[in-house]
Amino acid sequence: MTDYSTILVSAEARVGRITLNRPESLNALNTVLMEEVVRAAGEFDASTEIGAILITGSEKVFAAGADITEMAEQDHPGMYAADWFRRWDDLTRLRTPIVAAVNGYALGGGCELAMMADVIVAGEGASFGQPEINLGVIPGMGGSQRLTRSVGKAKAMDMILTGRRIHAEEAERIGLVSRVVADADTLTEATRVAELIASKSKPAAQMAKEAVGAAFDSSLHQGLSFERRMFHSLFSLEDQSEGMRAFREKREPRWRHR
Ligand code: CO8
Repeated sequence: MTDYSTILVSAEARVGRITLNRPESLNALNTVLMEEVVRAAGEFDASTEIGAILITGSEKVFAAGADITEMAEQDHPGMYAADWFRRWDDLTRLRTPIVAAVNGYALGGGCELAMMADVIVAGEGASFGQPEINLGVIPGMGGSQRLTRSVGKAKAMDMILTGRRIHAEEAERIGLVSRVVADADTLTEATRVAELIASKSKPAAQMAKEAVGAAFDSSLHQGLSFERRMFHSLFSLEDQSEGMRAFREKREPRWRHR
């Protein structure tokens, strides 16, 4: 088992779980944590035993943003040369669906990390925000792009220009999170969602993720064409005939491709 210093990693019932674990800094995202999350998620992505990845924090905080202590030491030439935080892009290239379970603060890079997930389950006490403006900077892990695509210009401008935090109820209303549950149920519900996704035909789930992802990256015409080609290609797998046969025979499907 790989040794990690900033995260906890476990796997059960086809779900690989990554728990952010830097309580002393409210799970601030430093470069070590970034490397560890991306490495652990990459290993889960490559495993035939895993059908979904769950990313979570603690009861108090999902993540309070990029590590300000680490960032404060940086200058422009160094950040540019290192292409600071580019590694997070690798997380978004994984094909295994990712579920985020968010309790407490998801701020700055924490909100942006949650938005890299495919499904966000939030506790009712969770709060989301892009407070970078209060530090004299702007979102840098995708906030200006993913938040705007999720919630539209009006809310994204409001959150990014003022730095105001929104609560889970508003986050669900504006389309930032998928589900809101009682704080005590967040991890259980997110695990249930991840296990349900992991129980599906793996190529179908992966292609579904890719097809929805294409909606963010292409024109409507290109996206529709991509989706149709994915749909056609699923007819080359036994899971398609099994899924449709099971429906007609009124029984649960037995997926072959995991
Ligand atoms: N980085 C480093 N340390 C942090 C961070 C952080 N983001 N957030 C909290 N901490 C530390 C505090 O400094 C404190 O440490 P210590 O005990 O040594 O003083 C400890 O965690 C506990 O924090 P607080 O005492 O502040 O806890 P509170 O419960 O009073 O407040 C808050 C909780 C409201 C979450 C508060 O900690 C806070 O406002 N944190 C900062 C939130 C923030 O501004 N986040 C945005 C950071 S910038 C960012 O994310 C940019 C991402 C893109 C980078 C892209 C690069 C290319």
